[in-house]
Amino acid sequence: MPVPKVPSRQEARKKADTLEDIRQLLAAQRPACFMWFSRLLERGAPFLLHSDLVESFDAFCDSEEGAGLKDTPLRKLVHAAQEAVLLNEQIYLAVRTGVGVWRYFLFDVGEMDCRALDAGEFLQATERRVEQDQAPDARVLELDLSPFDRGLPRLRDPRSIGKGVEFLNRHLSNDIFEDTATGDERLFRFLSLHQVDGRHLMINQRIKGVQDLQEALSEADTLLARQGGDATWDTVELALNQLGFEAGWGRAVTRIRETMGLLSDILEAPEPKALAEFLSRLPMIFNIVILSPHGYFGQAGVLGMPDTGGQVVYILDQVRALEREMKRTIHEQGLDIEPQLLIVTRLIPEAQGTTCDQHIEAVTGTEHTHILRIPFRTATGEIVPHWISRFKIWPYLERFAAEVELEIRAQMSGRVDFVIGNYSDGNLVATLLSERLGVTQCNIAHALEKTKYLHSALYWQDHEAEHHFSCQFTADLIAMNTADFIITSTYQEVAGTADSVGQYESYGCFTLPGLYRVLKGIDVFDPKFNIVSPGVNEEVFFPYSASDRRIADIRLAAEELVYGDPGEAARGQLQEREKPIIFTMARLDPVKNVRGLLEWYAGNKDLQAKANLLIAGGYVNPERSRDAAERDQIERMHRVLDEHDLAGCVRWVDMQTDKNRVGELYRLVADTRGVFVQPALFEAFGLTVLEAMATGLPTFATCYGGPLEIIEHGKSGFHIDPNHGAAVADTLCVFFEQCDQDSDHWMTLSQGGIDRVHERYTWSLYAQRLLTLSRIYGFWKHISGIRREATRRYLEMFYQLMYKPRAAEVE
Ligand code: UDP
Ligand code: LCN
Repeated sequence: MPVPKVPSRQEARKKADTLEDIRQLLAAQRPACFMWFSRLLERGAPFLLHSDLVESFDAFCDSEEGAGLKDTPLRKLVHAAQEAVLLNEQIYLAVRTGVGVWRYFLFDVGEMDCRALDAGEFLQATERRVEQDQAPDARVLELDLSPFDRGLPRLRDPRSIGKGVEFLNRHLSNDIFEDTATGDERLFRFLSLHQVDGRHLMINQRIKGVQDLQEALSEADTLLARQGGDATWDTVELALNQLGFEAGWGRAVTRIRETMGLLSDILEAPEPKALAEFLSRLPMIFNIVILSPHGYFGQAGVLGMPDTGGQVVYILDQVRALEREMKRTIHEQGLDIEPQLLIVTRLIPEAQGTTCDQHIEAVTGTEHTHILRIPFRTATGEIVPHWISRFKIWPYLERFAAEVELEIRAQMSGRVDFVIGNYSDGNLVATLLSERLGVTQCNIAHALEKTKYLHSALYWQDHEAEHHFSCQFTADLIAMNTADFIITSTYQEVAGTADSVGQYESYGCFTLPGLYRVLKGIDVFDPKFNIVSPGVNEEVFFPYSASDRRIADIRLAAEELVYGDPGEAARGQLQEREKPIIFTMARLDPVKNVRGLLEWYAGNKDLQAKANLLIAGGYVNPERSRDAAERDQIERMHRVLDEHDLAGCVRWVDMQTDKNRVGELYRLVADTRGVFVQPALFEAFGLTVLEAMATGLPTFATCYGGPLEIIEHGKSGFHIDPNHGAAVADTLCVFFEQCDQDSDHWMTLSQGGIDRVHERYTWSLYAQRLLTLSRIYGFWKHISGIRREATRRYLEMFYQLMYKPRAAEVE
């Protein structure tokens, strides 16, 4: 049985105060409390969500019987509650008292009492509600990573979440340099290991210890002071070699002195900032492997295909930025080594006209980056010829990882410095590989499926046939906990907002009834989280007003797409070209809710009078789609169009696979003084939102997920609530009216979006930060390796005993 965690004194006091306040209220307002609890129980629902609880409580408080509960501690508790379990005469509440902080309570309606629970008790009640026959005292497999946390630093302030590296540096440098001599010794050992192709970098064997190093640094400084700042490494190489130094300190003397100065300062009096700056200059990363197995990974003709969207765009832009930045820093540090980047994906023999059947493909716009494709194989070793949905790839990943390992060892001459996983499958492969290769692992989730679907964990069995969440969530837990660091595009991806649960936070404590229970799956206060937001390709997504950059042919092609004869690949023909356009573009995944936008538009005649609607996504002809969920959306959209008279004001075109034309499409809509709408029920980040903003198209995007953070409401766009479509349609009407009355209104929003992207979302900032993180976490991994080993071992067991058998069942 798990050892209960001892709460801190302050935590315990707060808990006791809340409980005491609630108990007093139960006594003072007994009839009112009883009545509200009874109303909840009478609903007969097994679970209630935050919105159900709040609506019911507030409505009750507005009634005569409930007036006494207004402004009481119960109101506070209910407003912070995320979920309720109703079991017999009992109401269990999971309450989020702050970002990442959870408490659990049980209201016994018969006894009219309340008591605090621990997470395990709450999950147990949840399981009993789903699995009615589970015995109350049944022992269930529990996953709990908290024992491995002991001694590891944790953030405290929610505002610091996502700024892990700064915290880690402060904390660990104090820790290792607590005894300066030991810290210096470890740093020295780390530097002495530094090699590339068997050649020492930074220091050679002449320097035998910390004292030698300090003396050599001092002598080097005297020597370098006599040189001009611009003199290059070759001019001083011989002299520095004799002192024990090798290349890697800098190309020019100024930089060499600065880097050596930083190290001298650290050895003299360690200071976290100097250590971070020094580590960020270390030439440690030359060969990077980026894993993205699912979907169609290619450079052309793949976007909009099933499981193929922003992740592909992200990675292709990412590698270009990383290669550029690696070349710059390697050069600046005085080395002439060429970086190598490999994007590893699956090879699909039946490639549907794409390049996904090619083993290796050079990435355009780069010199040293390739896509490497390895096929999936069946248990008996045959190559799987066709595309497989991301929900069903689990049985293939282990074998895939083993083949990838052999290939990348060959391609990169045995040296890999850094592995980046993408999405649940890529992150799991990154785990398997980084363990084998002993290198730093970074995870990028892109979109965690868990928060996309209501009760995806609780009712996992209902989802299993289609989604196999038992595999995916298990893989996620393993990969999140083995990663040396995780980068996210936004803060809310980690920790949500004051009112909503973060995507990673949702993995903290949950249950898959009948399978296992997670008491501590991930902690959002873990310093492994860092926010590093992506950017947009500025060559493609530039402002509509940059007329000289717009290519006439592409513009004509975009115009033809919007206004031309519909043919096979479009439906509808816009009649009034002078009207502004409302544009949306997305994969036709139900979560994207493109159909929702069409319905809102269909339901609002005023909006139809003011603006046309342009949709790009899926296939207008459902027979061309090979994805069941997509086909269903296509058919439903046709039904909406059949039922309403929209042929002259709605244009729906197939998904767009040419990115230059996509860039021009946004700009063409901006020319009409139109808008972009992103109506998703949930959007993990939302690259289309950035793209639209970058081209100067005022953007209205879902308030659920990344866009909440990308857009500052009213300044660089607007948030919309996809659950209130009629209100969204009204908001759009009001916007167009305002634009009619004030010609600057559209321009202000347009410029606001452009400015926001330039300030916050650029690939060069991204690459600098990611490479810095890889060096710093690489260093800390080396220094504190032993502590992670225990976690690895625990998770390996979970992988073998839970993940593998589940994956083997996927068909
Ligand atoms: N996209 C495209 N053609 C389409 C649909 C989407 O080129 O028909 C591109 C879009 O420009 C963006 C990406 O696919 O770059 C979608 O990324 P986003 O993050 O918005 O959503 P995801 O598909 O990753 O969920
Ligand atoms: C996946 C998603 O669903 C999007 O929200 C992201 O923008 C994209 O990946 C890139 O990270």
